[in-house]
Amino acid sequence: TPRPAVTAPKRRLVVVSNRVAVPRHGRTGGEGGLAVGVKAALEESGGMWFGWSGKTVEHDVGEPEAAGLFEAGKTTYAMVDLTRRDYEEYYNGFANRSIWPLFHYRLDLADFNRRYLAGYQRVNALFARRLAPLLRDDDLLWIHDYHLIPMADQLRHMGCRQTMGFFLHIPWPALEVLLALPNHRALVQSLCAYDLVGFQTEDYRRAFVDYCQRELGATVDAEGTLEAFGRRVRTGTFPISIDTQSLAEAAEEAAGSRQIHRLRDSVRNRDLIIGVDRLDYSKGLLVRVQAYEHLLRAYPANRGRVVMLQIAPPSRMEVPEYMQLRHEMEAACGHLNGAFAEFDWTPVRYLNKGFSRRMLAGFYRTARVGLVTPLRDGMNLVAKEYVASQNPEDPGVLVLSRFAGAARELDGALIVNPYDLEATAEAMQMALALDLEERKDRYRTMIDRLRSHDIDRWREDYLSALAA
Ligand code: ADQ
Repeated sequence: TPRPAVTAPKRRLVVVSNRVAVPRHGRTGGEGGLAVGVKAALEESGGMWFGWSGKTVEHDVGEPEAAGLFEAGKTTYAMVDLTRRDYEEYYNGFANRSIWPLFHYRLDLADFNRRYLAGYQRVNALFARRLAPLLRDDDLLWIHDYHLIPMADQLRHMGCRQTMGFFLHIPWPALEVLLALPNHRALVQSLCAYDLVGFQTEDYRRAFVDYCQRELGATVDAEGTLEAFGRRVRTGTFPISIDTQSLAEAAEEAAGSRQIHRLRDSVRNRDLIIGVDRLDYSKGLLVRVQAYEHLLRAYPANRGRVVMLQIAPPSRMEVPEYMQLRHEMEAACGHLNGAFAEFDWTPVRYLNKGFSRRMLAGFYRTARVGLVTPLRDGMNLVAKEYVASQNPEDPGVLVLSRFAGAARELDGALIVNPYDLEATAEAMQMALALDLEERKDRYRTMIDRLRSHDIDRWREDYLSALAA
């Protein structure tokens, strides 16, 4: 597809997300795709980033309290604090115990406590009240992710008529799954207050359209514009990506660093298999350890010859299901090492901490196999980062779950069904055995895609669609 001509939007861009990535003095890196992509857009044309400060206060500070503002470069950062109760009900509650599990097909883990929903609506209304006075008539609003679905609707009720776009970073579930959400209709109705709703993949966009047609009797035209609840809503697919060029450079640079030398020394002549994920049940960490165990049983020649490095920083530890997973992973890795380790070899190195972007890039480049096995994932940027970090002359192999949005783009990967442990182990075995020519071929098709579709392309595609 030809790259659309992009002129910097003349209108001011206002980005809204749960957290605001405030620039911190003397510190770069460690930021996700959203932060990188959004910051570049705001610096280009000037704009505002609005969201939660990350701070909780004990008591309601009471209205009218304005958002805290500060400027850096061409960007205004506007932030609100939440009360402890808001944080519990909106963030830990509805966002992370109702929507997140449901949208990742974990009905068994979803909790639809009505207090959570009330908190979600309350915080979205609070955000809208604090944002509305800061808006100008011709602003372009870009609202991100499942925490803030009702925000446009709240703003519209207050009379805001600006162009508003939404982007969903996580999957949109199939109709039958979404129907389990008690307020599914109201949630979708509030999405229809946007002018553009963007998804990571065509599958998710179609699932959304399918719901609107079958449940709401909405009509949809060939361009994906819906008519529902008396509004016209455009839909589109915008796969998020990474800063491919700068990551490739970081990886090359890191390869010469002292730490990466240490890693290589410690692995010696063995093959390194790497996994990097937030400690989240959607990421398929347990099935990954089980598939690795299967690899060691089914192909015993790998014993003493491969090492798995699993980096899994704790995440959402106030949500009980995440604490539970932490215990299960500790047990699974402990069991595996207990069963297979030798006095001079440990099969899995399991680390609960974060690393700088540069270090991660160096780790990825050192690993012969990148293992990305989510049971459901909107996109999965780790898969893209792994590919971008490879040495083009001696690239590693990506083993990727078909249930990650990234599988739609990264067709040079070995695509697996992570529920099928034996097939995943076979793919790992195949990845370890691929010859250089095939590794290069697979790498080339993927890196070409990541170079033409990087984070800038994602942002430009979305914003030009929104402004159109
Ligand atoms: P996440 O679920 O957080 O994002 P992912 O896309 O993999 O998942 O992004 C994680 C990011 O965190 C990556 O950039 C990765 O490098 C970084 N990271 C992970 N572990 C780290 C560690 N130990 N140290 C440092 N950094 C680490 C959600 C959706 C995804 C979607 C993204 C972006 O769930 O499907 O791809 O948003 O839209």
